[in-house]
Amino acid sequence: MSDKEISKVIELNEDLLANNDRLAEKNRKVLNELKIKSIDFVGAIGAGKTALIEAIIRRVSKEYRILVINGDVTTRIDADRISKHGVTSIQINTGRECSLNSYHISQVIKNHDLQQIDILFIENVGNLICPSDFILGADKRVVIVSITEGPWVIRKHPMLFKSSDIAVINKIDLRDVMDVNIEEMIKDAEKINPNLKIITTSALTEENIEKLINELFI
Ligand SMILES: Nc1nc2c(ncn2[C@@H]2O[C@H](COP(=O)(O)OP(=O)(O)OP(=O)(O)O)[C@@H](O)[C@H]2O)c(=O)[nH]1
Ligand SMILES: [Mg+2]
Repeated sequence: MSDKEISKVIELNEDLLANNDRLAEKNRKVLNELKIKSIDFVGAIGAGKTALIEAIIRRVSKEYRILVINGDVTTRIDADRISKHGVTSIQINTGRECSLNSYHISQVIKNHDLQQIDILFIENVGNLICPSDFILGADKRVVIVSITEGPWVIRKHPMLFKSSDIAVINKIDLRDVMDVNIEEMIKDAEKINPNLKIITTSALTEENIEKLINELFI
């Protein structure tokens, strides 16, 4: 590839990200006008994003009207898991894309009656890298990893921790069978972003789910 071709690719990439940021701001504005609290869950494949959303829903779905957007490459497994709780869920299949982007969210905003919604949860595609480039326009971003991904998962993937508001270290019910120092993982996250709220959870036993809910809704 010539230097000219390389600089064209870089320009296109910058345009794509700038367009995403602009549309994310529009999404944010509409959601704020409608007084919808919106939370974007990003994180590793299988870290427990859907399981945590389910645990939250079990506690708050009587009080709030919730819509969940589930981003996934192919299946609608996660949306089906959510809808079993009597909550509306929209599955977005991204195909070859490894992250949701603000256009996906804008389409949901355009095509659904959001007057009936208090809270929007967005579950991004399981990936610790791609979503860092694509903000969606949500109020808060929560990054989720679990202790089964090993002790260095946070240190190795700093990007999403830099740009998130809350970090969740999940599956702490497995602490006795995993050779992982959770305190060290917390220190890694604090070092990357001193402003992060860090919460250790178990979606299985529901340990600290109340703490997480308090952080999400303030
Ligand atoms: N032991 C334990 N298992 C968990 C916990 N949270 C999730 N799991 C299990 O981990 C597996 C993956 O959980 P999911 O909720 O599907 O994870 P996810 O992050 O949504 O996965 P993707 O959407 O595929 O990226 C399932 O078998 C869950 O039951 C937890 O806190 N403790
Ligand atoms: Mg999931």
